[in-house]
Amino acid sequence: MSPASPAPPAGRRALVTGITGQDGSYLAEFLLDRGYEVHGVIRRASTFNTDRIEHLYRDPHEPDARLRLHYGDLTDSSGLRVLLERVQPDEVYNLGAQSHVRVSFDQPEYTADVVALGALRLLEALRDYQARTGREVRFYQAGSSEMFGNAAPPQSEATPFRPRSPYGVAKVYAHLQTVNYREAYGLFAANGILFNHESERRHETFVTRKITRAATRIALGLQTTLYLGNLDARRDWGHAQDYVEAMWLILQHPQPDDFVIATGESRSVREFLDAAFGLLGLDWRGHVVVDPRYFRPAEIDRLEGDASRARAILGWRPRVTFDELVRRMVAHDMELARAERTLRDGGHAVGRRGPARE
Ligand code: NAP
Ligand code: F7E
Repeated sequence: MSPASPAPPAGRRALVTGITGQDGSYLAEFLLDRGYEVHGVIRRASTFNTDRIEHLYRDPHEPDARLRLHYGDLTDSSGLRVLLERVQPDEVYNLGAQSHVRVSFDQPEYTADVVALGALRLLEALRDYQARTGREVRFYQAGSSEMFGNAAPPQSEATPFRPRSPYGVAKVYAHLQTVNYREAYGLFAANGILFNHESERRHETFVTRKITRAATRIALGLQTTLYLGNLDARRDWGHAQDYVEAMWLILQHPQPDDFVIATGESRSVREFLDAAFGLLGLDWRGHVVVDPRYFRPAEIDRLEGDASRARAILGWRPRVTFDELVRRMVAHDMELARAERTLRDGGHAVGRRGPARE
């Protein structure tokens, strides 16, 4: 915990949408460590989608099991209302999203339904619940640096939103509704505006993990080529574990407010390639092929956050550096590649889908 962290409240209940995602899994760990009872919303799927939280799950019959999972979906208002009644949370973290920017160009309407209207559905359900019960429920909305688009860096809370993707536009809607519900109805509703954060649990269709998976597979002779899109884009990349602490700190602050969370350092995709392949003694130039299929109809050139307000008010700052982030991801993916190599050498079919998409 950072020096300014408030004492962990005991016996609080949190409801987390998107608990099966990268951030949801780290947030669940963080909250369980601090004594929370954590209720996660999961989507019914025909395959298991709970890999990232398997290690946290205990049989609910065990008296000290503090992680509970409920089926639900951000497109289903009545289900969200029932969940609030059943869980009676003290804090709600809205992390659920169709979170892939490139995919949002292919599925703009669905993205808006889940990201924009999903947040509105939760806010409406919370407004009713709070008015009826008189209980204050603190609400965190997972906002994104995508909302800034090509507004000049460094981007802070004072920077205007100029989104350049259906995902970014949907996140702006969710952000503004969160502010609106705070002002109109007095809800404790707060926005985090988080810049890119990655980890060993990042989905393989985001560029950092796509690179670390491919680089380690190339190092072990399991793959030769990595197809990527725009190598010049610059992003402010931190580690997800640091960023979930910021979400929690935002909800522990006495007043609901909006905060930018970022490292303040911007690197290009090329620099990420240098770092990841460099750790393995490889030159990515012999392996990376640019495929325009991965270009976006509109791109954001440079994101670089100014999180000085979060540092001054919440005492938050990132601990994991860019080099450490890349090192952790490469080390983790090297283990996966080694296991794959061993299976393959033993004559076992390995069920990979081939090169990662998006
Ligand atoms: P992620 O790994 O893609 O996880 C998204 C989560 O949302 C998954 O649990 C997913 O469930 C769930 N979800 C998708 N559609 C849903 C629906 N219709 N109803 C309910 N849940 C649904 O994303 P993440 O990286 O953890 O990001 C967490 C949140 O922060 C997202 O809102 C994202 O947009 C936002 N954000 C992320 C970053 C970043 O760099 N990671 C930066 C800024 C903001 P399944 O597992 O079933 O697919
Ligand atoms: O792309 C470029 C791509 O998909 C980063 C989400 O968590 O962060 C994330 O969105 C950059 C872009 O992340 C490939 O064009 C090049 O410039 O890893 P990404 P993102 O779009 O920044 C924000 C803050 C969120 O809120 C989102 O939810 O890398 N790039 N070649 C590529 N990107 C991908 N995915 N695949 C490529 O082959």
